[in-house]
Amino acid sequence: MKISRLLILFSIVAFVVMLLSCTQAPVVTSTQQSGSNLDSKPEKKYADLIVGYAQLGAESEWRVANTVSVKETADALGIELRFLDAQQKQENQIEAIRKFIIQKVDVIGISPIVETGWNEVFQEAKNAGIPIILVDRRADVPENLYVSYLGSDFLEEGRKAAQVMAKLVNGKANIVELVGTLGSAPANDRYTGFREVLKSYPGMRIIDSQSGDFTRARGKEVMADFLLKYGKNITAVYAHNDDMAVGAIEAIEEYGLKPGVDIKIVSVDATRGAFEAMIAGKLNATVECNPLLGPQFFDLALKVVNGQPVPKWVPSIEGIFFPQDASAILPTRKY
Ligand code: GYE
Repeated sequence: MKISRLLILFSIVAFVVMLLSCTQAPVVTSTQQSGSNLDSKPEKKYADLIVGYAQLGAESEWRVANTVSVKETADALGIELRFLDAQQKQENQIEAIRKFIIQKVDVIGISPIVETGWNEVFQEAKNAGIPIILVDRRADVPENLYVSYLGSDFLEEGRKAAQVMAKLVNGKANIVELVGTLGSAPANDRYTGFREVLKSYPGMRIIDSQSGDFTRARGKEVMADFLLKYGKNITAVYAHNDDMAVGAIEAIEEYGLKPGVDIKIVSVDATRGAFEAMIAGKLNATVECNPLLGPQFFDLALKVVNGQPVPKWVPSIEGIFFPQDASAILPTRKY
């Protein structure tokens, strides 16, 4: 008796499900069918997108190029971009995300200034159904709070800088390090990657390490302090970006030493400023970090909005540049 009742119930449920799927079928149009979305939403195009972008600031040549890339690409693709510059403050980035949530943008892009402190606001975006794409810098959050990270392998950049430095100084140096913004993903990883490689070079010592906040002005100040403290004992500088290296170059010249000769310098980014410094013989190498992320970012944004799968990490491809090639390469550099 019980079994037959269950069977009847099952048949009714099956019938209702069948009926529902039949009544829905005619609503699907041909354009909708061609889309990747099986829940029958029409596929969006670039010109349909409204994208919020929480940029962290304008601290370096790299960042300026990154911003230009995002804005120019949005313009070219006809995307409505809501761009906010947080002026180096995490609270401004958090506020920007909250604004974008109220405005119901389709996607939010953000370069998190530091790694930690994002869980709450990312969760708010998720609750509002707005996907977050991390651009350039990672955030230390559970993977379900963002859809993709587009950016460089900063650990590898740190390793490359150390390998290049080891060759330049024949495995023997007293290094001072200009660290990027404290707590940021590139500063954390460039710090760690460099030290990983240094383990194999006991003759290379880091005698001091301070943050220059990724700016030329702070890089110069911190280098001037290092010189006052250690003077000619310093034989090498590792700068987490080119702007700080250029600042350090000025400080070294003002101190009366020759940058690139008396003190070897390796930095990261490969901006035009670095190429000019290499041509002048004042910088010994720069490890590339690509800021031109606009096209890849909007490609990801469109895929995400249309429900297409995207990788959790899209790494950029990067090289290392030296003074002997700098003049030939400089005209081809876009940042
Ligand atoms: O290296 C530095 C900038 O996050 C990779 O930020 C970026 C870094 C870049 O200020 O110049």
